[in-house]
Amino acid sequence: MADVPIEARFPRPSVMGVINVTPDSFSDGGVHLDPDIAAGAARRMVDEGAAIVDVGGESTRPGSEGISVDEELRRVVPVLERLAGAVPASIDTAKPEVARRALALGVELVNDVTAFRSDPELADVCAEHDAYVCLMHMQGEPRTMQDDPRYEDVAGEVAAFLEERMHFAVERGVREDRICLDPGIGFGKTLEHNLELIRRLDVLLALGRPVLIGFSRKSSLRKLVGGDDLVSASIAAAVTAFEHGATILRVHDVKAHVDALTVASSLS
Ligand code: HH2
Repeated sequence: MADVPIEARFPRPSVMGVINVTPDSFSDGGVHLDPDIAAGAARRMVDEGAAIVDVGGESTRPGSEGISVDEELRRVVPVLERLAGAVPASIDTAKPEVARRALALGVELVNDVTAFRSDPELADVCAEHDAYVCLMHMQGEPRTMQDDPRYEDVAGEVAAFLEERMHFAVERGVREDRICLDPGIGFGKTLEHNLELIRRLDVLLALGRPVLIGFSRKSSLRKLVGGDDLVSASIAAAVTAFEHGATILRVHDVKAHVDALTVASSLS
């Protein structure tokens, strides 16, 4: 992998397109289960201006149960084989075996929503491959995380958690200049917590790492605007997050976000 710090590889703003190879993701479940369709959608996202596509085989929507390593490999490997070398990709996984296979197929970034808590060995795999890493905050676990999330000071607590996870990653050999941090919008958070995290993004930015935000199509947006078409709401959240300092925006509707962020960054 090229020896480039994550800030240089992903200039602000960069768009990460979402490819969920799952039957049950909350907004695009079932759409990309066929590997040819998934790979075609990923190529299109890059043509539309995505810097990278995030391939995931396990849904983390509220209430979801986990899947086995074999099932996760069965879903993501055929897609990554079709992208290898041609489309910049990240893998959304908490499993070392899945990350190892994905990195062997040319994946650049490991996106772990458990921030190396689910399986600490994932940190070693990332260190060995000198991979880029996204460490995300989650309160609780997907099955129960939306039951009654509580914080005294959501921005401070999320930043303290991510600082600790970053130290853990560095102790295990991951270079700090490979790491980006994510407050985990919707992962054990109410609407008000999610809004506060974007308003107070400065608290997270003080850790000195690029920040990734995934607000796209999340249920908090539906609480604000109602209905099923959340594209405009997602763009507003992404542009605001960018203006508050976010670097990477994880989105489903790539072209609309790339256009909006191009204009927003020209104006800033
Ligand atoms: N959100 C989801 C999944 N992975 N990774 C990061 N770093 N940040 C996020 O906000 C994030 C993430 C959930 O969204 P989605 O992939 O659309 O759904 P599902 O988990 O149901 O597959």
